[in-house]
Amino acid sequence: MARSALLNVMVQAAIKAGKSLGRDFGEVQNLQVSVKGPGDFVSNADRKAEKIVKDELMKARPTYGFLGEESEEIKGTDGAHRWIVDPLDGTTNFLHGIPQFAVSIALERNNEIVAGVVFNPATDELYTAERGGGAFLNDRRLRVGARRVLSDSVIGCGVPHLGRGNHGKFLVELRHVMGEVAGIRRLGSASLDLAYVAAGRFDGFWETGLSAWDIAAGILLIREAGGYVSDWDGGSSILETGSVVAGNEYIQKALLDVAKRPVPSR
Ligand code: 2AM
Ligand code: CA
Ligand code: CA
Ligand code: CA
Repeated sequence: MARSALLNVMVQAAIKAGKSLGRDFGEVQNLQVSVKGPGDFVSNADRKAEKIVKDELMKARPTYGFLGEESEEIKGTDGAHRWIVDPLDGTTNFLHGIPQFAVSIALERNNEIVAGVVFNPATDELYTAERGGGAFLNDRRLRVGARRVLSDSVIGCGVPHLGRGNHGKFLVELRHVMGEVAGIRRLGSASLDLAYVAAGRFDGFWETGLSAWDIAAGILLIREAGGYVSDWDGGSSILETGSVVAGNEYIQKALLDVAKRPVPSR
């Protein structure tokens, strides 16, 4: 697997930030935690990791734009390129000592995602993809799962947070999907959830109310692993709407069909 120079820059940034997160993960009780919104926590570990990623990426490509969860967006002088970064995806897990969190880095060129990295430092799992070059977990080429029906499938989801997404709608979707699948999982890191779809660990996934940095890298991982990703309406406005439905061609379509079922009135 030959990585481009740009992907190498992204991998090095993710690993460096991951080392910082790994150190802080061992001492979560010493972190300063503040609340950004209902259920949305941020710590100095998030901010340190973002600074590391930002410094590495901006050093390598000073003209690119930078969108990160924990800092003001930088509009680059190069209008075509933008980094999209979540320095710590799964902060709630991290702060609870649960080893399910990741650094997520994507590169957008002319509004298309062309490279993505998702790194879980707690498990040393590094997911990478470049457009047209396939998706990998460490050195292993990835392929989405082959199951064709929901009744055989394990489906991941995210529960919309207070004030984002629509709880009532989610509970209806959950009831519909739960009645049809082999199992439901809610692991708490959207970037890893999407990486799990790319790796065939999850047969499908859906969540709403997300931000571009949660999903940009994972979308490319899935497409490069032969999978399908859309927004909840089946369209391509995933980053803009923050809603995502993913799987192989059969499971992604089956999830969209479930979503279209009418909400029962009570
Ligand atoms: P975070 O840990 O970077 O905040 C879990 O369902 C996913 O939702 C995670 O990717 C998490 O990213 C994100 N998330 C957590 N709290 C959130 C909130 N209050 N609003 C929107 N997204 C949130
Ligand atoms: Ca957050
Ligand atoms: Ca996130
Ligand atoms: Ca985050």
